Amino acid sequence: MAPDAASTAPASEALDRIKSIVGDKGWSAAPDDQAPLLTDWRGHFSGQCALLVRPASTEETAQVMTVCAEYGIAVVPQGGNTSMCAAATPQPHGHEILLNMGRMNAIRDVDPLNYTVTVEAGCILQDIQAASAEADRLFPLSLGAEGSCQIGGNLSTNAGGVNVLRYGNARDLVLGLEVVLPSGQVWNGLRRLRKDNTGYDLKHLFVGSEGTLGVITAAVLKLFPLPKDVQTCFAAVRDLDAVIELLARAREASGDAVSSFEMIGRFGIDLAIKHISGITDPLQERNDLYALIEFSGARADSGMAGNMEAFLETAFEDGLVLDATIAQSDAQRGNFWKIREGITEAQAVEGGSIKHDIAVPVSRVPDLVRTATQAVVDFMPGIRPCCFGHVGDGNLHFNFSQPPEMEKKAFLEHWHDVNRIVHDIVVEMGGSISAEHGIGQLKRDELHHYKPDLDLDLMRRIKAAIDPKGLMNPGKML
Ligand code: FAD
Ligand code: 2HG
Ligand code: ZN
Repeated sequence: MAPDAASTAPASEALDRIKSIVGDKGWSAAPDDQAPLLTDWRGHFSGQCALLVRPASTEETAQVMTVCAEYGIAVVPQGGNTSMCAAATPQPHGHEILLNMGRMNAIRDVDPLNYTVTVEAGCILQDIQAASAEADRLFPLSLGAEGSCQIGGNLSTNAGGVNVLRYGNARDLVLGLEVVLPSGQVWNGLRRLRKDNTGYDLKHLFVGSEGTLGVITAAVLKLFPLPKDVQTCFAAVRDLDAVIELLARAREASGDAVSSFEMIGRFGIDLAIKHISGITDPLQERNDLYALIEFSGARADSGMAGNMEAFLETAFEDGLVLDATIAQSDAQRGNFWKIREGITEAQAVEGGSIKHDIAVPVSRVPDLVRTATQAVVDFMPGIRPCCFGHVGDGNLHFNFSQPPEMEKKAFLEHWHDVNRIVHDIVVEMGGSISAEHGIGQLKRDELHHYKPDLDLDLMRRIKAAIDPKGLMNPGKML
């Protein structure tokens, strides 16, 4: 085990040195500045920090890390603080530096011929998408938090989102990284190459490492042609088996151009309509299960409208789809996506929720949903399943809202029991207990329960090799 770097408060002379490295705009000890950054997005974890530090450059980050290494000060890297598992929330003792990357937000270069964009870690995801679109290119990573999450956070969590089945997750979208190591050294892996077989691919150690190995300061990301023909439909689907059959058919019918395939249960739609303003129900009749499906082609004449109509017509004739509507305008498409992406916020307003971000092989999804729903409802009658998500990747947000009459606190006391019921079934089916959100603080014990000993041992050895003093994000993941 790495030593606990955060067991004592940092020396004041170390903090003074850090302040002078980053200058007046680069640090704050004011409670008002720090408060929003010390609690996780879901509001379940809170911490304290010895100092909030906001470096403006790689050089400043490296100097700060050098001081931290010298004095043995622990560091919590932070992006947009939208983690679903409290991965960027410091611990309560207040001995850590909170290293918020938001000031490092330059887009260094867009190269449309190389199909790459080079960005600093603090760039907001939506700004990268916009800068790429201006160059007629697509940066396909897309998720509900894209207006506030940062690319450094996306890479550190290996984020997924709604376009993974076509373009891959964050790991698949990165060509190069620049990382400040716990020693203060800068590892320059900022390559723009699609081929490079010169030994271990070091960048992939940092992707998905949740700030436990170093601070990502910049990245080279892959771009794609900006789609010119996007067709989006909202379909009521007969049942879970029909969803999976539809997914397979959609790939064929579109010429493998499905860019999103999301599943939404009726309860999620009801919550979004109830709690988020400006949403309308796309279909007149109520049904239990829906799919939000998008086909996209790079050329304006890709023929996606015809593909989607033919796909829905056959699915309707075969009884897989009960009703469907294809978006006729950006506003209509926006409404479909607002429902889908509003569920997280709506579920938070509705009261306590116990979440599972799970993945199983796509063909096992119906079995998983039926078995695990029954097991949880048997455990707690009245609990409200809120199942939705990236079914195209076999990744569901298999969530539960509290029974309406129950106290939120009493409901959340069953968090661990409900997690165990679901995760046991998921693991039994060869699945993952964290498909895209990561581990952080929330799922650390679950990781240790389910991950084989040898996997954990290898992870610890990598950690010890890169961060021997245990300075990076202690208490998270490992
Ligand atoms: P933070 O929350 O600030 O940090 C996350 C982790 O990354 C922490 O461990 C932190 O230490 C580390 N970190 C941050 N920046 C750096 C850096 N520069 N160097 C090293 N480590 C760093 N996630 C998905 O995968 N798919 C979704 O569809 C999705 N939808 C969401 C919808 C909503 C409404 C919300 C609130 C969240 C959603 N998330 C989703 C979760 C979250 O947005 C992602 O995990 C995101 O990638 C986190 O980015 P962030 O910048 O907010 O990182
Ligand atoms: C999404 O896909 C996010 O909307 C959040 O990953 C999921 O609220 C959730 O559990
Ligand atoms: Zn998701």
